[in-house]
Amino acid sequence: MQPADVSTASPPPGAAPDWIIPQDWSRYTGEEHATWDRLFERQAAQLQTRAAAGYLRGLDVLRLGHPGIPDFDVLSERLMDLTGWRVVAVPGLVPDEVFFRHLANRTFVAGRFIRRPDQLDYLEEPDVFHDVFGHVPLLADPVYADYLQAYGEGGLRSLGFDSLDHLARLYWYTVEFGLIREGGALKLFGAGIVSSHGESAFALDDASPNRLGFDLMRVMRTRYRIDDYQQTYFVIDSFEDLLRRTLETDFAPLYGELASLSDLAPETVLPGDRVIHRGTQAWAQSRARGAPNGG
Ligand code: HBI
Ligand code: FE
Repeated sequence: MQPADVSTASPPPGAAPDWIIPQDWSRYTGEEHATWDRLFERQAAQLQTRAAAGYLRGLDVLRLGHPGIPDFDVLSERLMDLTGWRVVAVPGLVPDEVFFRHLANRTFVAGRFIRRPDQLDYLEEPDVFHDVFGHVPLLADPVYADYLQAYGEGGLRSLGFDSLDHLARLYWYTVEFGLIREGGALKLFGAGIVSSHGESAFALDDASPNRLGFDLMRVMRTRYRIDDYQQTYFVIDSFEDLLRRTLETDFAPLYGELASLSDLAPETVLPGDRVIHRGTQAWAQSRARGAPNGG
């Protein structure tokens, strides 16, 4: 997510012009490593039957398992051998242009702090668990690795087009909250889902959200929730298909078309949608009535 006031900021003191900071791995405390381990064990167990095969392969080949918060230099060496990506630390959200440029150069920017023990299930800013456990495993998959680079290149090209909101929705509904069909079953691959204990169950099992076949224009018109579980998840057929159908496309004409189309509310189901599951929206409705936990 990108608050507007970050978009033109310059890097804070101690950060390089490209916003990179040292991870300072040796400064993590025992308690911080223990927080990673708790989160890792809970999620790795939950995801065995739920996450996309490529994600689980990445967890394994990158040896992201415990003990402790990964050292980005060690992780980058493994990743570099597999797909040419590396992981670096940044002080939080970085401006869009900086973010896109790093992705276009196969550099994944990650938060280095870890959530406090009383925040295991919810936090606003991406921490090292979300960024590394959530995002990095799929960077070991060659096709996904190309997709994220292409997204960065598309982002750089979009800067002249006033269509960042549209492009951000593509990121949101794929990289952060995407589902994939594998062998007839739905699996998780979005980093925002796989790094969340609650949403890893909700996104696959709950009757509340819509699950719709992925369509590029449709996704780019659809607003999203930043404060709760998604009301709609989009399902891709494969990473090859996603790469081909999206970022090998020239976005410039799409942006023109999108400018004349209205945005869609997060819960919308259109007549032309490929409906895999039509959500009851019970969760969102009960939250709107003020129930604390879906009531
Ligand atoms: N910065 N550190 C960080 N992480 C992000 O995910 C991120 C960002 N800056 C901008 C940004 N995301 C958005 O541009 C995209 O999600 C569209
Ligand atoms: Fe993320």
